[in-house]
Amino acid sequence: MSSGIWNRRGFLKKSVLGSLTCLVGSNIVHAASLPKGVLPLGITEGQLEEVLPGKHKDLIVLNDRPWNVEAPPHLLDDRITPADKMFVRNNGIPPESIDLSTWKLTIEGESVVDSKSYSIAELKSKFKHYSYQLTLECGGNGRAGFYPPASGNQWAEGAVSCAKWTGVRLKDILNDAGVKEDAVYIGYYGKDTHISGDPDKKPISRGVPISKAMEDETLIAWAMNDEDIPTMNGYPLRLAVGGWPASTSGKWLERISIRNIVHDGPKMTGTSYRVPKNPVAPGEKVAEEDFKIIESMPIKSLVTYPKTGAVIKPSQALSVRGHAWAGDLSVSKVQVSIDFGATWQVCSLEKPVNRLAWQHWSAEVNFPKEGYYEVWAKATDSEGKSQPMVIPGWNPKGYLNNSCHRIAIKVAS
Ligand SMILES: Nc1nc2c(c(=O)[nH]1)N[C@H]1C(S)=C(S)[C@@H](COP(=O)(O)O)O[C@H]1N2
Ligand SMILES: [Mo]
Repeated sequence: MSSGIWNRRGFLKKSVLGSLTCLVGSNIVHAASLPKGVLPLGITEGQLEEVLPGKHKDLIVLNDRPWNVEAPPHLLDDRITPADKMFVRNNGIPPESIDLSTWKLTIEGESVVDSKSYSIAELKSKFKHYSYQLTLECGGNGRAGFYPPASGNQWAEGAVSCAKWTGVRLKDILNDAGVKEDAVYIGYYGKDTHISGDPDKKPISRGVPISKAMEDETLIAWAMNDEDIPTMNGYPLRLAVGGWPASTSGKWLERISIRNIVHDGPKMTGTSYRVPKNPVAPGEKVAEEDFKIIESMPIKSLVTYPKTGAVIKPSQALSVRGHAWAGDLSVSKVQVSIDFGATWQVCSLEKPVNRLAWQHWSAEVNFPKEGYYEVWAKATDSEGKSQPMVIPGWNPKGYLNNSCHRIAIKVAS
């Protein structure tokens, strides 16, 4: 199995060139020598499935090398996020060739009792299988809302998913290898390669404290929605850690290190996936020692129906719906407002199918007269914290924007 659109030498694969030529309707002159990352302009817009097989044509491309692709909120309307609508956040280049029969997962590190390797067949045959729907949201989802702007992919709302993951519990594998008393963290390593091409560099290697690693719902998964994991989302094996920044859910998983220190792999240190310990003014410089690692994600919600910009008839009640999630916590309330937060209507809210899965909410909304409206959704978590209506705590890398999602509605006869 091969993935990605670039060949080993860094040029577009022949198969991809073929589809690009079809799309453009003419030969691309010198296409074979297009430099890395360069796609003829306009190609990816609405035509994504040609270059990212299995992904929906209306996903939004933020970057094509590495691929960073998000869903517009209305595409996230499904209760279980389907493969084609799941965002892709790659930090490096996915593995080119994947051989299921030789793929191994190795457990090692300072705090392992017995370093061990497992084939996928062994994982499947030796350990009990579990399935959970898990909310995976990129720590940088919503970054586009910050001002002054934060560098990095300008995610709007759609770097979040809640698919059904199937595999073994990470804790069962860790216990099988043996966890020493002094273990504090785990760190993952995937088979993707660094964007520079340097084989000694890893694009990302993050992790979670042992306590999160040992939770029932933390999985080493080989299936998503009862099928193989999509190539871009980590085939053939990935960590699935619900409720925490999705960067902790290592894709193309090959190795887990049980650490006796806080894991210090690429993107664990410095300012990556870290926020200031204390609130800072927008634009303020923050010393590196004043950052802390993001753990459980904050309360958030999306309006997934209708699509923003919908036009309805005057006397027509509007059904609105979406999902809400709260990191390690659950959601206790969702409200909507059609008057910019002046008054709020309580929505009906379902329980999650399991811990760490998003919850569905819905409401019937009536508009008093014709005109332009916004529907705002605001969720509250089980500890009483709600989403802010404006952009929350500015931070240098633009993480954790959980402000209310808004859609526009026009009432016209
Ligand atoms: N090996 C590996 N794992 C990874 C990444 C990566 O680039 N390489 N990206 C991380 C980040 S930052 C996020 S938000 C999620 C995205 O998961 P998805 O692409 O399946 O939606 O995967 C995480 N796991
Ligand atoms: Mo991320």
